[in-house]
Amino acid sequence: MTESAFVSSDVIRSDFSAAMSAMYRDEVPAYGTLIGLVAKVNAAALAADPGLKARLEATDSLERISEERHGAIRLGTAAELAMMRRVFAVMGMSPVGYYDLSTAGVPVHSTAFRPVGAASLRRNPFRVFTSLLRLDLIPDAALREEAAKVLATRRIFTDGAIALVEKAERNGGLNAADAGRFVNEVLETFRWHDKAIVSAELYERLHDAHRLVADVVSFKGPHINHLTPRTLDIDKVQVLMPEESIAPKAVVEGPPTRRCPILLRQTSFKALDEPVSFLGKSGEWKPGSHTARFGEIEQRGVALTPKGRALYDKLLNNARDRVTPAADGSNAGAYEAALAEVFKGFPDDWNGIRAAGLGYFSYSLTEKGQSATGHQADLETAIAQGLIQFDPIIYEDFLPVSAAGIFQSNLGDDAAKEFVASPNQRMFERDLGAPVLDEFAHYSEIERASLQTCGSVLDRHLAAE
Ligand code: OOG
Ligand code: NI
Repeated sequence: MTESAFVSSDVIRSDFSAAMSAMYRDEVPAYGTLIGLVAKVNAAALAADPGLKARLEATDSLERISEERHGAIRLGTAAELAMMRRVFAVMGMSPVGYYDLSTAGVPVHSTAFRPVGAASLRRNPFRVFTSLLRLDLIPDAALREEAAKVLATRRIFTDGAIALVEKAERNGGLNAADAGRFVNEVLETFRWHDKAIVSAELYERLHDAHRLVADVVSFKGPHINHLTPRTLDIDKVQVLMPEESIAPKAVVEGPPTRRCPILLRQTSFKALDEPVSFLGKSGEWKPGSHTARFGEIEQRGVALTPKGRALYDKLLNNARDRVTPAADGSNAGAYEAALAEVFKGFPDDWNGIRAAGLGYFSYSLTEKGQSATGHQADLETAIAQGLIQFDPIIYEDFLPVSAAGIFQSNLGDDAAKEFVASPNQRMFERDLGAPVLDEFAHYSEIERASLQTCGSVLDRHLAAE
């Protein structure tokens, strides 16, 4: 008997994200409410703008518009991270980018596992923002050691999951039956466990060091802590959340509302207090509670070049210097006003963004360009003559300042601690067992490849600007 054909990693990822969504809705009913709200707002946005609907029909799969775009987990050890990389590889997800959150008072560094390449992203863009706890940033040596000891005892992957990863690596893929088993086995790693693996007393000490340390160390596995569908109108969902009895975080993270969206805007509802129990001295369970899980929404715009990103960072800092958003939302209006005012310094038309070298664009021949013969020009002339058109390349990654804001509002807003900024990408990549993909190099390559498809009208010498 021959093995049947391999299932594409895109299909495994889609099945996995659907399974995860179902599990999370079941575990966190408020998340189901959020999904319902997002679907409603998306439908209204599409009905109000037929142009938007036509564009989305051409570029995305409209029926999947409200599906999850990302989730997040927090891991405890290098071995967990390395194995997670192999698990995600089976689903066609590679580590992209390095995020140092220590600067923002969160003792982790992170990457995003995500599909790379237009076809895979279109099929299903699901990403997992994956953080690794940095015990080295916890000053109390004894506590550090205790935490490491607890982490060393846990096994976050099932034997079945490990066996199927090894099989996929050995054979180069999984058949349909194995892929189905793989999804079920891997789902176990992301499941919530309401029985802690530490005592209430140790939990308290971990919690005092940093709430995130308690979240990572105290449980059997790295429960998925949020999922994030895409919304077509993030401001609307933010406003409507309270009507559905879910409490939004104080402000939307990222750039302000704009005509030409840039990077990534995100907001979430605050993490819920959930009942858990801790190990008692004589094996009994003691009731307690833990706050970790929430729901988030996102809206994406054009990927920025290093120059565009530097401008974004500068403007965001300016806005935050003017008004630091308070956790209770009391100055949310003032913050939004400052943000909008400061971001007048960022061009808000596609050609302006492109011409200033602030964003990445995908170039293609217009109909006129396709039938043009023998005529070659430089890029700007070809655009002006209507031979070449350009579309924004969507940002598929994350933003450290926004991520810190999301972490903070969901760990309790007093969670920020002072850590010495210590990005350590080399240590992260060593623990991961692979380098992370440089996001800027990646977008730049997509842009370059698109220019190559316009070769028939571009003067070669002039094109190589
Ligand atoms: C991850 C927070 C980062 C985002 O959307 O920026 C994130 C976490 O809380 O574990 O998911
Ligand atoms: Ni998120």
